[in-house]
Amino acid sequence: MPLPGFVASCPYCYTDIDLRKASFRCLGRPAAGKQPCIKVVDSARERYFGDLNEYYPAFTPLTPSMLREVRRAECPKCFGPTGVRLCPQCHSRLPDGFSSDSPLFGLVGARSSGKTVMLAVLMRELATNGPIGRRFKHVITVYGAGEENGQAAKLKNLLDQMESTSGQLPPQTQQAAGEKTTPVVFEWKIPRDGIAKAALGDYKSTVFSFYDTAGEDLAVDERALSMTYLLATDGIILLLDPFSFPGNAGRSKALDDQRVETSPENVLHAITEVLRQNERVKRNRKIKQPVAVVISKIDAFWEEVPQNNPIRHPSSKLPYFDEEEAKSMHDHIASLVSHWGGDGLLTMLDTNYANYRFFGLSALGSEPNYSTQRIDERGIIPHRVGEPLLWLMAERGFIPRQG
Ligand SMILES: Nc1nc2c(ncn2[C@@H]2O[C@H](COP(=O)(O)OP(=O)(O)OP(=O)(O)O)[C@@H](O)[C@H]2O)c(=O)[nH]1
Ligand SMILES: [Mg+2]
Ligand SMILES: [Zn+2]
Ligand SMILES: [Zn+2]
Repeated sequence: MPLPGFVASCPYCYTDIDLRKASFRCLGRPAAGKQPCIKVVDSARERYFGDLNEYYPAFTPLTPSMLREVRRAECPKCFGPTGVRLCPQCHSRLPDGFSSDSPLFGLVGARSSGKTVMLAVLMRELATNGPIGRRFKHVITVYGAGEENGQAAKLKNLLDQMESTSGQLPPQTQQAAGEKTTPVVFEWKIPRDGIAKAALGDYKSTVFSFYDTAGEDLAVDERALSMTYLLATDGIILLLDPFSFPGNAGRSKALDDQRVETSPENVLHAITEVLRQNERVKRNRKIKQPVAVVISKIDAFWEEVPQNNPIRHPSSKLPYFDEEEAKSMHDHIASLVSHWGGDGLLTMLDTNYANYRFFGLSALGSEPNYSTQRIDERGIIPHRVGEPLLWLMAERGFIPRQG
């Protein structure tokens, strides 16, 4: 049995890794007098992600440490030193700040609920010099942005297209079975100072990752079962399309194939079934993972919400999570949900989840032209897009909260 404290889920393949037994990748810099290693296709990368790039060999040190994480190793072939840690399973490079308390977050929602747009915009918000980095004066980086077939690169492309003159919205995300992609992985660093810096290093850091699922995976119960990766998550962002509530039937201007047909209750039911498989959740207990229940596309409902309602207030610029504001937001969204005929959803959340919180956001900031799939010509003006993530981070004690 591995000791807790050394085990973490890989942010790419969700397998549990014992960090005392990490694998490494040779840097191709041999010790004096040794033959250099050569690059070859890595069968683990190929199997997991269809990645056919060539890499220097991966290896697992033969004598793992019992007491601490291994951070450096020597290539058994060329004796060159390396500090490039890999997941032993999928051979993805582990970020430096990756440790046993790095959280995995899941992003789920029915087809067309707005997941891809939100994730692409969130990436922009989290970027160095983006509003969230500035608000907290922290350094947030997207990991593996240079990898061609990684999720980060794909989202970056989609974002560029939305921001270009064509203003084109992303196409529907393909189902996981067809094409293998990696999740988008972020590393968030908080500078330390004083004694803590001397004792623990320059940064406190956490790594978190999001996987952009195809909404169809959720439509049928059986398919939702393929989302067992949710069991490994430390928090979930559940996106619900406001147009899919019974009270808003017929209001959507979206084209037929862009409409969310699964009701919020069915979506929640499918996810609850998956999470209930977790051995840690007894039948008669509530699910413990924090769940941010997020109403997307809130811009389309501005006229229903008075100007002074907190739903319309922009995110705070202060460097902490404002608990009082968040609670008031929760209550206001809950009453909107109830007004839209979502009382069943509220009951289902209360009976199954120990810790859930409502959010309302708009990734685009205004309604796109649904038939041409173009965003409004004023561009992307995100509204409260970072809040669900900030709540999950505050729940973990990573960022401060107040109020
Ligand atoms: N009004 C409004 N519409 C949005 C917003 N974000 C997304 N949409 C609309 O919702 C559609 C679907 O968004 P996506 O992000 O592709 O949805 P998805 O959940 O990734 O969908 P799948 O990949 O098919 O599961 C977009 O084409 C837009 O028409 C928003 O912030 N406001
Ligand atoms: Mg998508
Ligand atoms: Zn892995
Ligand atoms: Zn080597």
